[in-house]
Amino acid sequence: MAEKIALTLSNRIRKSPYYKSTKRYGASAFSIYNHMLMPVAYEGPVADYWNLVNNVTIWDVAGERQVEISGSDSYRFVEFITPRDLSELKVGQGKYAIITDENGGIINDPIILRLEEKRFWLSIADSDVLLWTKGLARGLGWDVNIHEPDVSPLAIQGPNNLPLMNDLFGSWVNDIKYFFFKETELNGIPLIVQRSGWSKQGGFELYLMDGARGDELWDLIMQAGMKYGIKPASPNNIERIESGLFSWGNDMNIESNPLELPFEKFCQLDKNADYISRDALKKIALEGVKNKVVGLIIDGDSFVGGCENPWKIYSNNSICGKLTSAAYSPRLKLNIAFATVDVNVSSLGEKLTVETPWGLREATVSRIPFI
Ligand code: THG
Repeated sequence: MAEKIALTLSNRIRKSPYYKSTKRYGASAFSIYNHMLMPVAYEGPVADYWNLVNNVTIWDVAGERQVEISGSDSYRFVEFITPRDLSELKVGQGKYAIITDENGGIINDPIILRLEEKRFWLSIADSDVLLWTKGLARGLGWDVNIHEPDVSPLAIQGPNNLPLMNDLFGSWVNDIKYFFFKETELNGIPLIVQRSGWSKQGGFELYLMDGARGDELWDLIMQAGMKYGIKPASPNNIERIESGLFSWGNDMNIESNPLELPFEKFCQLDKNADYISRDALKKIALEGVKNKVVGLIIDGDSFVGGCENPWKIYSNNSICGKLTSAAYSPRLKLNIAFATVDVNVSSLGEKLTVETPWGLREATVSRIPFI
């Protein structure tokens, strides 16, 4: 388990609309995400993991803030910030997209939701996309309006998500396709329901559109979920590593570019629309990347995980990269990790040495996802 420290709260550290509920339901650790407290454990990382993998869980992911982009140039603008081709993105659909700067550096990796022809939400990871996009729009002089609306996602994740979702909303939710969404309400609480979520256990995300009604929404779901044994949980480090979900700020950042990650599906370098990183990414593609993000299986005793600072990785006694996320997988009974390594030592089966807090360990480059 990663080290815990006390945190002094103030206005600057934002509270989610579900904050009171998460404390009442036993949140035992918080992190900060987009300047907002986000619970990261209840019973503990391993117990929370089994609740997610075996049953159904409710997550406060209000820290996944929305950046709303509207105006006559809004479609042109969202195309401009990502190498992903958004020309087929329908109203009512979301797509995962990598936001890049002029060097191809990764600014963020949001889901982009198309609410109307000319109105989008970027459902962001932990970096200041509001400031980046506002600055960029101002520099371009385009007709776009950018702000953070009062919208706070809550996730329902786990294999038993559907009976609960049917009880709450009706069977129409069964027809929502992966990453598509519908606007609806629950007891008059305005929501968007999307089939998505940061796990591979299946589920939905409810985007609450009235921050005053967070605890009410939480209680409605908890009451309906009781008969299914719903548990509070959160984005789970073990499950997301097993599943090959990368974390901005941990596994990628502005120093990385999307060609270093297994993001082929999300990069159409020759897309029709103009985008800011086209020249940079085409140059990198032509010359070849220097680094690759790979999976590692690490020998030796199990560890609970956490990775507060990158762990050094060696090949033939010289540093060849850094380990950025690690966990013990209870299903695989293996220590698994993501690492950024020199492209020359990134092939499957490559043997490397990792400097862990418990000493040097042998590791093998492995495929992602692990499960
Ligand atoms: N949901 C919402 N907002 C978010 C996240 C989320 N904002 C922050 C963070 N998560 C954004 N990052 C991701 C990363 C991966 C995925 C979603 C958001 C994801 N990826 C799948 C994959 O890689 O296999 C599917 C991608 C695809 O095929 O399009 O789900 O979780 N609201």
